[in-house]
Amino acid sequence: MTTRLAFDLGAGSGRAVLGRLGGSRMELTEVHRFANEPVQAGGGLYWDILRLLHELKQGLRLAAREGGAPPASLAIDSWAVDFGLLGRDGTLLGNPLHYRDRHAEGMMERLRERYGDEWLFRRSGLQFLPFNTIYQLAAMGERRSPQLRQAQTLLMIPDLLRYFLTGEKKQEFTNATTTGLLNPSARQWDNELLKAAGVPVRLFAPLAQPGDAAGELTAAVHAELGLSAQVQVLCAAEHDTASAVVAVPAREESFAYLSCGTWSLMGTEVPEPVLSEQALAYNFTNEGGAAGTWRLLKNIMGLWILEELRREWQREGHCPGYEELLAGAGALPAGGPLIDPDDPLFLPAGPMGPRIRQWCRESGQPEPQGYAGHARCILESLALQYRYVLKQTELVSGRSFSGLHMVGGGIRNRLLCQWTADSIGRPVWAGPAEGSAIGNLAVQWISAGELSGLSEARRVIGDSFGVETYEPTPGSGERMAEAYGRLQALKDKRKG
Ligand code: LRH
Repeated sequence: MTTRLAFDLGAGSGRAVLGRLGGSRMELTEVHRFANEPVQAGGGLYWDILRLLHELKQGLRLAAREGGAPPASLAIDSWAVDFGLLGRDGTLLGNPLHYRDRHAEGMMERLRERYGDEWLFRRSGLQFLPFNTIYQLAAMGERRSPQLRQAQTLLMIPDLLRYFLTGEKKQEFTNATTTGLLNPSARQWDNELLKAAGVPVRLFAPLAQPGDAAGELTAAVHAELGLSAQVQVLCAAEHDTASAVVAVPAREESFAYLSCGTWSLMGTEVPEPVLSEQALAYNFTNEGGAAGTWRLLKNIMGLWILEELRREWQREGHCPGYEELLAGAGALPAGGPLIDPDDPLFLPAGPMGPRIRQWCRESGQPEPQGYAGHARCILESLALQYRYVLKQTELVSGRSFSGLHMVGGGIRNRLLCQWTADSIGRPVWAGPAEGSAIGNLAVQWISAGELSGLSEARRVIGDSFGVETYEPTPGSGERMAEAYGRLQALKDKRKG
């Protein structure tokens, strides 16, 4: 039985999860959980990267204590698109900016105007999201950022934390595919895209793959933590969504998934990128997966809207508990106001209540009332958006799906799982909740030859953690069809 350690960093919290694999069973122990709170400073919104490094070290120390010895290996996964820049001497030149910061505002529009959607999509395979790395870097270039001028190396968040632990600079493939600077057909950085965005080529190096060895802890880290043995550091599928997809316990060859957390990422695993006109029209993305796979998917705003709203209520002094909130939302009558969760209005950080009410007012609906009314509005709208994107996933991939696999912390929201099944009119198979951490560990075991590949990993994950099935509620079809039609009409009116 080997123990391995996954660090899984989400936009709101991080965890260190110790995994044990014995025979065909995985067991998890969460040895450390910590907040990941961005910091507002001098008009910018930043990740507190050194605090995160500190928490990783705490996690490793606790893992060694829990396991009786240091884990055989560790790997890190995190949210995508954000990065740190290193100078010639290897020092970090500045705190990484948060993708919800506004520093790149307008940049995506300018590049789309200059190069055209078709050219950008065919070269990068990436959906148009205003915070993609390419736009962040182009914006830095435009404002003549001294940091960018000095930079020698770009490291994505997990690359950067791994570098602090090992001293080795390696850029990992799955996260690199979220930058908008990589050509999915060539599976390499794309010089034309770099040129178009005015990004220096010197920042990029050949890519490391999920499962690749990435060095050992530096002598300094090793001594600081007082570990009794060395720990091998590996690359996971370092984009958290790529790790989550590894953990989808699907037995079927082609399946639809929803990685449900701060973001909702819905799509299907494909052997090659899909760069069709339809994929472009629906704004789908092609992100790299483990074991040579591709993730054809779409970002949906996700539970972020509710999380941010709850933070606002907490600041105001009262926020109902999660269970109470969901019970209240579930008890309200159908036919309430709806929002388009993917409206850019909901992307930036800050008070959500006023924006939700604004959307409802502007679309001619009554405003949601009370805590439960707001929660219902968000969750029902999300479930309806899942129906919309699932249909697009089928059209873009040319596949049809008999149900939907949901993984990630969002599946703890049982109301959302049930409404999703009602909305799509098909079963939802929910589990595991710790998708990214489990996928991270699975890649480590595959790399060590202790699991033979993705299929075996998925079988073991299904057997070890179980899956809960949500069938559509009898009679919910009509209610959902009405709400779906109503929301589509509201969206069309707003766009038109
Ligand atoms: C989810 C996620 C998603 C990205 C976003 C920035 O955590 O990695 O896949 O688009 O964060």
